Amino acid sequence: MNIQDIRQMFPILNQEVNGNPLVYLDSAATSQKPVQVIEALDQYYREYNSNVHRGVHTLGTKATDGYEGAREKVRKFIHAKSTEEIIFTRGTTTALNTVAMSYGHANLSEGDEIVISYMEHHSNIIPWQQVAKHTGATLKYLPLQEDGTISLDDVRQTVTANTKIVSIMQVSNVLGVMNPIKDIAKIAHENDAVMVVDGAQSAPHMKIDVQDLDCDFLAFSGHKMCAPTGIGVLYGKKELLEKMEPVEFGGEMIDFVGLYESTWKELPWKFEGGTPIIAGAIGLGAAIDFLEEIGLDQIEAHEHKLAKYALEKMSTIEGMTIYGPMDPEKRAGLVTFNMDDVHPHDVATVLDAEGIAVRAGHHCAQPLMKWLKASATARASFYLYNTEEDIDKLVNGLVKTKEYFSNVF
Ligand code: 7TS
Repeated sequence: MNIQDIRQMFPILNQEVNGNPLVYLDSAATSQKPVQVIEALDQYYREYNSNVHRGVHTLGTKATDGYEGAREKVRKFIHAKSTEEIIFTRGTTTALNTVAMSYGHANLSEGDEIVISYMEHHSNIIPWQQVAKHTGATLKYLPLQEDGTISLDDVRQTVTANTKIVSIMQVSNVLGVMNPIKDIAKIAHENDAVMVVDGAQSAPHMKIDVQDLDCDFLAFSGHKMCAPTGIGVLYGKKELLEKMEPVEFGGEMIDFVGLYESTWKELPWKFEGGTPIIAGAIGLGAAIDFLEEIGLDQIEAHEHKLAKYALEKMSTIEGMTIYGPMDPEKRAGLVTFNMDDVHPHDVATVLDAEGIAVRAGHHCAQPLMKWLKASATARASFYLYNTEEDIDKLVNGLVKTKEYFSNVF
């Protein structure tokens, strides 16, 4: 499918912002949605909105089929063995918190270690800080190399026989680096630790095979991969999930309720308390169909090309600092940067006047910002609908920003 055909499927892209055609370069925060997803939601609400797993009526059955059908699509998408291993959550944050609160609280105690890295998103830091506080376990940070990558030697040094959990992002939302998850999982397992993967920035952009990676848990968010907000996934190996306690209790997740004791449904429903995220899951199913029709390999290659092009063009601008490895082979589709003497919020504001949307701030990675010695940065992130022309406009916008601020001061 050619890029113009793909763009046509995203109605939001066809608009002007501040008198200029929209250039959307903030997909790492949230992606845009294709008509296929918008129509799946529209159809659900117009034609078969109903609660799931309870009624025998026709709409209820159709909604249940849609919801459980989406679970099977997710299973295939990440090549899990069984739908019992696919739990719908609100997003990556909820998925990681579920692992921390359920697995972490039950299995860790004083003397145990949790290993994360300096590049993690707050969602993959704070839940582990909380586990450490509640259990007396120690939180350890994997160092980063000068270009922001993780070295396996450092993983071997940091992960020890005391390590019970290793939790690492597959792709960094700031540095764009792709971490060697499969190798890290192997080291974790050699030390009898479980491997948790934050897939928020990888699942939308590349093929994931949880069996090949041999990760124990994987978390990701629908809204970054063309699906609606409010839906995400926690994958977990069945043998681990079976032993874990739910973290939310109430309707939907129970089998028998007595006055003082209750029992839970089997997997995956014991982790899905309350009326589930029905429309969101159906939307996620439609997003997966859409992404698979285009092909994850093609999407990854396209973004890789854009990242390479952006690195080349952006590094020609004087006073530009680009964070993360300059080798495009080590990167996914985003570029985080700073311009000398211009605050990233000012960069984003000037670009916005040109119709260009980028994110500025700490990107929910304050420990990484500290490591980078930057209080904030600007970030352009790409997805399947972006073009080299978008990057040309970004570069022109950055040159304008630089000129504007050099005249001001
Ligand atoms: N992990 C990573 C690596 C992320 O990039 C994000 C969101 C999350 C976890 C949390 O996902 P959520 O859907 O539960 O919120 N990252 C960003 C970002 O980079 N800009 O805005 C949100």
